[in-house]
Amino acid sequence: MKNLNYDAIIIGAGVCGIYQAYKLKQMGKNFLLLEQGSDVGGTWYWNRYPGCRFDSESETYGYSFSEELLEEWNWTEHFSPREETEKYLQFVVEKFKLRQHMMFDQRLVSAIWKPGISGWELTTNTGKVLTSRFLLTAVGLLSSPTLPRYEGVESFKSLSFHTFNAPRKPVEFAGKRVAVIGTGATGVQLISEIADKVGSLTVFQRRPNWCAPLHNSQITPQEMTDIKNRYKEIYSLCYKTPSGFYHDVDPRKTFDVAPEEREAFWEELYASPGFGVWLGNFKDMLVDSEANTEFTKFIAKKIQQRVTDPKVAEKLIPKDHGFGTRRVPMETNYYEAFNQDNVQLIDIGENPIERITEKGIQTKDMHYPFDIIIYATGFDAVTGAFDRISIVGENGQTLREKWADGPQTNFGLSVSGFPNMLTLAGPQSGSVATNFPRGIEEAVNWCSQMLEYLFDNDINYFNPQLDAESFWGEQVQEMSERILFGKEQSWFTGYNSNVDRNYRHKCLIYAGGQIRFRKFLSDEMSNGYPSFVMRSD
Ligand code: NA7
Repeated sequence: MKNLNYDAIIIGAGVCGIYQAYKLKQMGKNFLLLEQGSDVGGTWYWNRYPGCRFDSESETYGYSFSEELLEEWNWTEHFSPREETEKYLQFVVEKFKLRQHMMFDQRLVSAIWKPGISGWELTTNTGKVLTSRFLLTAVGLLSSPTLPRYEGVESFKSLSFHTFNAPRKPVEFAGKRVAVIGTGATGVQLISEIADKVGSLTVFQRRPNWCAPLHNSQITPQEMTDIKNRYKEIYSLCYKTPSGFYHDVDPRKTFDVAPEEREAFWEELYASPGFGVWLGNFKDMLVDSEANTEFTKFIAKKIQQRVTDPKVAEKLIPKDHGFGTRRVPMETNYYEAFNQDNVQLIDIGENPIERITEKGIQTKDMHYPFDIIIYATGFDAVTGAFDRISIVGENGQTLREKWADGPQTNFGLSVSGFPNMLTLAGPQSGSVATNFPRGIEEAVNWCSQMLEYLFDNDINYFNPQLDAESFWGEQVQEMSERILFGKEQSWFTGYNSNVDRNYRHKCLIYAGGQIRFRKFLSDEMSNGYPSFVMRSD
């Protein structure tokens, strides 16, 4: 490791980066983790908006690698809130003594491939310059928030923030006139949580989403003991489903089941906790338009039943896509919030926002004064965090230039022309299209095995082949075309109206499921990494 500061540098201290740090420590390597926040947690460090929690069953979200950790940690809710997940990640970092390998408040500004040292030279915003043989990115899928491009966003004089950058101190909502723009998974959680805590709430909705009840509840100490006894079974179940959740599709097809039986099954799913209603539905629901339409009608009825004003219900019912063909926001009394007198829904299709003013929001019809404006307007997803770093590969091309028309990768884990770099949770990966930690553990395990192979064989250069990238691009495309999801505009398919892109409809993830993805990875490893050029200089 002549002339290099580190064997490996990891970027990002979220779920993925922490696990990679654990693996490198186990391997006894000289490594560093750089994090732009002031502490660990990634998603769970940043998103301090009220109501933030995951939609994974808590016991399926924790790391599975340490029995001791599983034994020591107690989840208190079936779908853990942000605060608890952040504490969990801090606990992991302390337990495995990873903090000493981490540097905080360090945003990576550039990473430049240096052939002379067969490694990367990294520069951070504080001016630190570090070199490393390998660069391991764990920069997050949803870590580059985007504000809407309305005139006057900067001019609002009172409190306004994007949900990702919500203030660290709890916001005082009592008696305040609050606006929320955006009704994706984030907006839905936020709106449900604050509706009864604010003076008034005005929701600006562009396109509604199909939401379903989360049915969260406390985990009793007895339940936690039972979970601990069943961890093996729990992880083996998650291992066998394409999504890494408990939920797997029902083997029956929608129209093979009698209407009353179908309805009873759907009622049961709607009343059950978590993503079952989306991922545990009839096997054709997410691939066949007619089957999808049938279930979509069922969900529309639910919205009509839950919202008292039929005109409001109509506005909350999506007309442009079927259930589950975009990310399903999971909710707790979301629809009921619109029955409250202090909550108003503005359809900005009918009444567009013209600009943000010093005192509020000017729409076509009127000016709304506010004390707080919250932007739940989403992210420059998946590729955004990479675009913000100047990553310069071996022929002087930046990664941003290479991906100008959409990402090109080998398994979503490496990029041709960018040697010695592993994108642990990168675009086109199968690991990011699952219950996140389940996919992440697999990707990090695979990358760590490859790193071990490189270290053991004194290989100081690897680069994926261009034709391997073409092959993987075809796989990503094929899987995306198989499902209705791939045809809709959402962040998974590269859509964000607030970002200029050359590509508008490119699936940014491998949607073939973790079982197929795992097979590609294990074949690659057992065949001696045929899709890479490797050498010892
Ligand atoms: P999403 O799912 O991208 O949702 C963003 C929302 O903001 C969505 O309703 C957008 O409407 C709306 N939006 C975006 N820009 C504007 C403008 N300019 N004007 C009005 N409304 C706008 O992001 P989330 O943060 O909710 O969720 C991201 C993921 O985080 C989620 O899937 C979970 O996995 C966790 P649109 O639909 O574009 O019309």
